[in-house]
Amino acid sequence: MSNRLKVTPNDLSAFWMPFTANRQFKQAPRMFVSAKDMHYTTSDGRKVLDGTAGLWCVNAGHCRPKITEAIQHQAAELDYAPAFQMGHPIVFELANRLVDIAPKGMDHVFFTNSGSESVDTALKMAIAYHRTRGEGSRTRLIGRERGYHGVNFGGISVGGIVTNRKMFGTLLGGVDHMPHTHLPEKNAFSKGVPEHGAELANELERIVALHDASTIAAVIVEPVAGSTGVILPPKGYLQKLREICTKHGILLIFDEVITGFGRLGAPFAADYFGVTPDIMTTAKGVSNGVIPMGAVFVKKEIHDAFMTGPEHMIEFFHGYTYSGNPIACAAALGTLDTYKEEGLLNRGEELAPYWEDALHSLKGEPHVIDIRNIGLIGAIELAPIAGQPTKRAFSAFVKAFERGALIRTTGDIIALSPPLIITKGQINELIDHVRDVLRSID
Ligand code: PXG
Ligand code: PLP
Repeated sequence: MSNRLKVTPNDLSAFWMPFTANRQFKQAPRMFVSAKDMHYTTSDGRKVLDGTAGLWCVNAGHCRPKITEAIQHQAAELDYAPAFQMGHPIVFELANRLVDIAPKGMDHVFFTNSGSESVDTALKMAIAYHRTRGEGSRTRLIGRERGYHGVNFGGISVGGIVTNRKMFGTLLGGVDHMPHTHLPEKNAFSKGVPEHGAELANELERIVALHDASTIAAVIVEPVAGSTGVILPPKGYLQKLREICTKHGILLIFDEVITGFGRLGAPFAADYFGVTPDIMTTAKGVSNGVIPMGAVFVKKEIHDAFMTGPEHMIEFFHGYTYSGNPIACAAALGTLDTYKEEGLLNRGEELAPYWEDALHSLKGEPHVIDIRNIGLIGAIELAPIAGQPTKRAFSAFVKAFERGALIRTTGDIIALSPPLIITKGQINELIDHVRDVLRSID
């Protein structure tokens, strides 16, 4: 064990931690100092089973050699190249490799550094696309209640999480929201996609009737909502959204930041559900979470609509200093190699039935009011403690960490999304940890 493992910084005040209860954390810090495959190691030398793939991103597991080596090699070869008006070979190679595994027709890729940036990129593309075609009146964006699309202004505007919105002023104008599809009274303890609720897609027709299609640029949804506690699309719901968008000339954006790269047992949720969007936002699993990277996939017609005007002119006034950063590209190529060699983009399909049975074995345990699953995603919804929402699930999170399992909680929901390399034995271990925790908390 290296010396590092025993050292915890003794002044924690300078770092303002993201999406964290800072004061509580700093009184009792939880620190990881290393990781390998399915496990983290804590600063006090304990192994913790990763039930969440980091933050839904480490799909191939931790410190995988192909990815580590690719980064090391690239860092010594070409560390950075300007992203604007200059190129370097592996960003083109990566775009081609991504298009090869993308749903048919999604032929072009725009690089970003995160899911939030992918979302804002996609929203800007949608509005600009209509304008380039002479439909400049199409500027409205439609999101959904309980949607999470990152934390930038575009993303929180179309997002539907009140805590992420209410502190930040008036946000983007011209945004409307469809209702969410969480219907526990009808669908509790459904296995896989629920039966009831496809008609909620018709709310989009109501919104179109209110504003007129000629004012609407795009609809953005997560095919499966992750952050707000794993909300599944009812059977037929996404197909209906697709039909309504097509009928009215509205672009459909799938935010696949969580569902992309094998999480559902297919490369993308678009493949899983057999519904192809016009634009697809990704991040996280594209580089196994190892180096920040995001990728926005677009249909050929959208890309081609921009490729007009004088050839010396920039076609899309958008991009980031680190779009297609060489080391991020190397990490992504190492990631895609690892996914391919180990069949990880489809591995969830064969494991999903086992995962489903293991999760639903928690029915009847204390506090459990619903269980949801799809691919290698699971959610266990707990009854909140009266007057103290989120407290019960947070206790479960801390207890699980102490026992040796990393779980994630949002509200009073436990969300699980292990690396796609998890074994059946490790699924049992994870679920047993959750069972013991549920029996031990108030
Ligand atoms: N869209 C979706 C659908 C996401 O899930 C983002 C955009 C933003 O990505 P970045 O890379 O900017 O964070 C996300 C991110 C959780 C959790 O525990 C979920 C996310 C991030 C962190 C934690 O549910 N999703
Ligand atoms: N702010 C300033 C002052 C900048 O110069 C830049 C980029 O040049 C940015 C923000 C945007 O940074 P990034 O391209 O990393 O998103």
